[in-house]
Amino acid sequence: MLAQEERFTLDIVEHLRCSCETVTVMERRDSMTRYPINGVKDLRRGVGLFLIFCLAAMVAQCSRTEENSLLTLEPLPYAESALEPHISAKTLSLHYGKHHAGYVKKANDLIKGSAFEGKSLEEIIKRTGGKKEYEAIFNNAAQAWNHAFFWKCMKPGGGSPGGKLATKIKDSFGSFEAFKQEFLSTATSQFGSGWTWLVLDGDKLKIVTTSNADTPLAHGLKPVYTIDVWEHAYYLDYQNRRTDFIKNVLDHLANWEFAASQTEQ
Ligand code: MN3
Repeated sequence: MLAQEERFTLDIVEHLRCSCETVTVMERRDSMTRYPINGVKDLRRGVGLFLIFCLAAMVAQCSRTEENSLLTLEPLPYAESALEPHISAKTLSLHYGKHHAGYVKKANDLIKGSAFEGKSLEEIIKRTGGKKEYEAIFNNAAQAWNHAFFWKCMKPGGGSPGGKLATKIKDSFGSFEAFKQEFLSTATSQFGSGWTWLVLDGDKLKIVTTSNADTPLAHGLKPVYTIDVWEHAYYLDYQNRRTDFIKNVLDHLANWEFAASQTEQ
């Protein structure tokens, strides 16, 4: 015989079970009735969401492809006022924000839809250098590369080379002072617009100049350090005194850690 409490408990369990079954049957009937209507709605909603997803994926893919194929203007490695008083914020703002940015934009406009779209600046420079038909692309791509390199060749405070680069400079020019004198006189006497460079020619360091947009990259030389000697680089601050500009950049702004990193690549 079950105790009275146990029977009472069993009665409650049985009652709950029946209630649940009833509810389940009701729900099933209800859902069967509603199913055809909900099915169409759900299907429509599903297809709609799928199409939106596909469209979003296509747009994302297109913009990613376009982004990847564009040359970019790298940010300056320091604030526009960081090189004062040797290079003013006004000069740097114009030089970077107008000249450099202009070369990047023009290069992008020129390569859009061409075989050079999606290629790196270095590759574009190597493939267009010395070819008359690609002169405009070369000029803008080379100037975009030269400027990005030039910003990295400077830092507030400057310094002097150390380690292997210091030894290499001493071996090639006699001393760091002798190197600076040669670089200064080469940059000062360079005719017209262009760039003065310290380059690696094989294992040997050399000072060379390039005119206008030309760059050592197009001549199989490895750029190590450079100063832009176009008038736009110094005219607001120094007017025609190019020598003072070069001297100040060499003495107060040269980033020899960056130059050293270029000889180790
Ligand atoms: Mn420039």
